[in-house]
Amino acid sequence: MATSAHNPQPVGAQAADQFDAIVIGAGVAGLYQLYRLRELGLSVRVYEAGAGVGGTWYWNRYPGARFDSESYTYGYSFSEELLQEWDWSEHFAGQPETERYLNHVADKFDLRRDIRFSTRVSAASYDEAAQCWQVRTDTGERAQAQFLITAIGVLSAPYIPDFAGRESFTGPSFHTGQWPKEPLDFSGKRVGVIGTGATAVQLITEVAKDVGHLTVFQRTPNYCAPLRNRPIDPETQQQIKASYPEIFKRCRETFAGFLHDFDTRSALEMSEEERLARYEELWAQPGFAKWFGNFGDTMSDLKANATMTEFVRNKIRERVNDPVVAEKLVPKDHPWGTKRVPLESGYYEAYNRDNVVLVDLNETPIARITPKGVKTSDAEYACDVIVYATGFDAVTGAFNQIDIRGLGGQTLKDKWADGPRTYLGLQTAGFPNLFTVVGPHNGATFCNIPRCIEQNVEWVTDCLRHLRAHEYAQIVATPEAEDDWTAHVNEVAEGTILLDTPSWFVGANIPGKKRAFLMYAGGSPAYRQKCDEVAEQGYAGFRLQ
Ligand code: N01
Repeated sequence: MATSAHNPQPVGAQAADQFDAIVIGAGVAGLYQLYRLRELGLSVRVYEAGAGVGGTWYWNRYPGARFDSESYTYGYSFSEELLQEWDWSEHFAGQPETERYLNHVADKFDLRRDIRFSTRVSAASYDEAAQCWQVRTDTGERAQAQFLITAIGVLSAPYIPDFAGRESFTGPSFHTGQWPKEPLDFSGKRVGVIGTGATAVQLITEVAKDVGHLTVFQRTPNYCAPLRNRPIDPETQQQIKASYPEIFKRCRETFAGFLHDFDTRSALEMSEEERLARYEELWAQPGFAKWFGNFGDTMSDLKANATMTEFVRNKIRERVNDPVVAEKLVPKDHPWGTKRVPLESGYYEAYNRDNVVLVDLNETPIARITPKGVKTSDAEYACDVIVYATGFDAVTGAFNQIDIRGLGGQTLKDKWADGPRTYLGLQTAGFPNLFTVVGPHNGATFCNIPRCIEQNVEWVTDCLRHLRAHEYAQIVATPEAEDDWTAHVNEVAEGTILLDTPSWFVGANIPGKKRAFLMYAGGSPAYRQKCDEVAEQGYAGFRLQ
């Protein structure tokens, strides 16, 4: 077996383990991909950096972490037995329950035997002569496979800003996405939380109840909306189990794979009274009804959007006792819905507590982290614990952590330096036999993720079945197909109001990251249809050899 010039085999090194396919990641996507490839009769190795399964739900074990998707729309749909035996306890389940569920799936389908845990893939290069991928891990393992499938998540590369003095802090500090497994006791402690995104909103609400004192360092407030979670009673449990076919059918038909879907009416076509009544109805509903069940033009027309934006601003003001604090919590810099809407269960009321203080970093930016806490331009805030709820190098960040090299030794990092270029968000030209499940530009990025993960995994599995049946050794996206898809992704994004807001959707949260739309905003039905058409046409836009 020839080895790539970029990946020389050290003298005396052990021979690489050989598989038909290597999957990176044992989260929701990786587990299902393993299940399907095994069914196809392929030998598979999954590498997983965590010590257990779950991906996002393994790492993000911070207090308050829970679904924003209705639980029964989040589980796998492929096994009727699994659907019927699993009881979700709440409409929006907490992280421990979801992690238990994914462990249950791994056990039920005996998935663990093909997963190498606590092993991070550090490099993968395509061996042109042998037409296979050579993979190396941080534990020194080497493996090769015809197909390489990344299932590395959209929000899996934690980002901590480069605050001066960060290492000098003498207490414990954590990023929310690298939360320790051992339970932490915050009672009586002075906790500082930096960030107010969807993660911080869940965490702050939860820890405010226990801590001695909580200081929240906020740069940009968000439009948070009520989750309206509640337990699932036995009767509802039965109804849910009896209606899974309808639930999944509905999720297949809606824009973002949720039960909620955009209203085709315009926010501007009704009287103010009617519109407000509708907003109140949506506000009273659980989950993302307020975002994805809203008038469609709230996401495409700034004038329509402004009506909802003002509605939500007033909702925030109503809930915070101190009008000065309330005004700091009201976003003014971006329109409603152009950043991921955090769902909450008492977030704003946390600021009515005596033990919670909000520090507005626009007025007094963080100067440095000190041994004792966080120093802003006007004061030092003593902390026993600092929590970095500062987000992720989204979508492409996890790819950049692996040295991925395709034809001619080209690195994926270089290729995507000015923003990702993909075909269907599933392949990129010059990287044969590499499939990027939930990769950039993929319909699954703007979706109730397991619903679209299933579509991705099934599409990849069918593709490999086709290659095997026709004895093709290699599939690669053509540069033309990649150009067209990338242009389409950008064109669709330009038809929305998402591009002007500095969010992780466009890479704006990471200093120095090239601003580019990282997702696919055409909706999951359109995405699925395109993927199906490509497959029906014998994988049009790909070169099969
Ligand atoms: O990350 P974020 P997140 N100085 O990037 C602040 C998903 N999710 O982990 O906005 C000071 O949204 C930053 O401030 P600003 C969901 O898709 C899902 O909260 O850049 N502050 C912001 O407040 C979500 O969108 C679920 O001004 C700094 C925060 O850190 C995604 O994860 C639950 C800073 C980062 O917010 C990411 O959410 C939770 C600096 N230098 C999350 N740099 C569920 O579905 C950054 N910040 C259950």
